[in-house]
Amino acid sequence: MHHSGFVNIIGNPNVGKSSLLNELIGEKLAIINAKAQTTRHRIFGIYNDDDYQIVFSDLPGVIKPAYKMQESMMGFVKEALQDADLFLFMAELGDRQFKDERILAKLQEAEEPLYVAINKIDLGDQASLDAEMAYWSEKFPKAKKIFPISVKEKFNLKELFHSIKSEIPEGPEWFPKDQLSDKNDRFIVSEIIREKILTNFQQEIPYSVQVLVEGFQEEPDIIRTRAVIIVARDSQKNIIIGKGGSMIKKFGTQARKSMEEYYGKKVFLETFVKVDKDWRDDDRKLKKYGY
Ligand SMILES: Nc1nc2c(ncn2[C@@H]2O[C@H](COP(=O)(O)OP(=O)(O)O)[C@@H](O)[C@H]2O)c(=O)[nH]1
Ligand SMILES: [Mg+2]
Repeated sequence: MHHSGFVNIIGNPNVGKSSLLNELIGEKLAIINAKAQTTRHRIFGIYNDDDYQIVFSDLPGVIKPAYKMQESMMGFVKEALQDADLFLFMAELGDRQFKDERILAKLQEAEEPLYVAINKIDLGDQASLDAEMAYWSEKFPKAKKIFPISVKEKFNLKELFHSIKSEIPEGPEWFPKDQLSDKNDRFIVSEIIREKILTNFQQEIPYSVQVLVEGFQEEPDIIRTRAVIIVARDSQKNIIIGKGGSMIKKFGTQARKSMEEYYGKKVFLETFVKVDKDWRDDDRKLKKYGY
């Protein structure tokens, strides 16, 4: 008998949702960063074995939208409230605020089983963990299980995974068994580049950048790919490029190395920078960039 189902991971920005997804499926699929709002889309990470297919959804952290791109980000979260077989609410030690009462209410009343994972327990002691467990079990009286975890130290992840597995109903294969994600290579390349931009720049740059991959050709020994880095203003273009091209060269090389690791192959990466004024607030442009 085959089992399949959707496990949707919901929580505040920065609690470790993308880190957990990567651990659960054993691949670095979703980008991880200490900056909030790193994840902008819904990303499927698919776990496969002979008898199971579990589709984990990594999602943007729940926020109050301030511009159109963020509205679209919260649209992905709302969609994920509709199609879960299991909800995994994720919190981190010491972070109890939740920005959207309606999402909270929906989770509290959900028919589907709800698990709570409290992450980053490596950062606290037993007393703070006890207080946190008490808080969340009161907040989610219907929660079937609460797991203290540390993705960083890989603590309690196997137990969490086995428990999740036991909740997955009978069902067909939704995706081919060798498929790891619903996202294609162009998306993965653009996310790898965006990750390097997030780690190399401060302030508004991480929130103003979009990466559009225009070419991806896989040859026997090399992958050739071409990416346009889109910014919202001229001044941002200069920052991205850096003095004499130093910055774009630096993060471009880092991105290429990550891609070579991910694909196990040599990569030739070309990068360009383009200004697309105020793209984050323009419906037509957002659509073009996949929001
Ligand atoms: N100390 C600690 N840090 C963690 C743990 N899990 C994730 N992080 C860090 O928390 C930050 C946010 O992680 P990320 O997965 O991007 O969170 P997301 O926004 O919920 O997807 C990153 O800097 C991670 O390295 C953990 O168990 N312990
Ligand atoms: Mg994330």
